[in-house]
Amino acid sequence: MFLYEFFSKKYYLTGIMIILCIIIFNFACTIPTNADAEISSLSYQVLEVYPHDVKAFTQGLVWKDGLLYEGTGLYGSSSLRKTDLKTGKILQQITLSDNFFGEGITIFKDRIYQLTWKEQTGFVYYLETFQLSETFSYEHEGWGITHDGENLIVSDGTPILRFIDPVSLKEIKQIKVFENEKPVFMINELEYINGKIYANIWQTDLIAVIDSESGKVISWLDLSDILKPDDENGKIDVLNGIAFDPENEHLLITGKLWPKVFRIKIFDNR
Ligand SMILES: [Ca+2]
Repeated sequence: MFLYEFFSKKYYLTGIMIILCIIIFNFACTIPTNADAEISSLSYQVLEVYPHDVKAFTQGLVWKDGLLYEGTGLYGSSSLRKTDLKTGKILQQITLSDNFFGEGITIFKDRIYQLTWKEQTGFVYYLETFQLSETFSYEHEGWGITHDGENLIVSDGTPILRFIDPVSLKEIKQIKVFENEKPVFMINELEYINGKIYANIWQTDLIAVIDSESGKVISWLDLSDILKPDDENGKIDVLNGIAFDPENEHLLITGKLWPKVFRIKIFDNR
């Protein structure tokens, strides 16, 4: 009887010890995970300001080899253009037919891809000449587009980002964008930068920084004070347009009908 009680007590204590160890181990493991899950707020510094065509309803923005490429929207005034950043001068331009509402653009290898909003039609142009190479179709709205060096990445205003093969133009996979397990809607103009997708959120002055593997929002950049009261001309629309200058890791930022393009440097204060 004494022996039975001894072992019962012994195993009881052992059980308690094991449970305590599991709790302590799990607690120790969850601390860094929770820290990783924190969403940071980025800060920024304006380095330079350039002129922007106040008639350009910016839907796509890309920096390539010292030149700014822009896709503009609205029925009747949609275009694809190449501009000199410092002067804002248009160096090359084509206009879309009046029945197309131009959306995002991206440059992959020697081609420019341009989406349209509700026309379910994408255009592929030769980078040098802007001549049409081919068209493609899709069964969703077209909003923003970028690429990760392998696939095109397309937004359609929902929390879904679609990865599309640039040659076959077929959808490869999707990721869902979320913040603390809640889906993030209105994902608009895009820029893929070092494993992250920077995305304008339509109708806000916010840029979400999204992990391109998981779809998780890892940072926010609030640009609500980048335009000053003097910039207001009564027509300015929303922030939309992110381009990346890899030479110095600066962002070029503008918006629909904005008078300025901003070169900014961002800081993660995490
Ligand atoms: Ca872009």
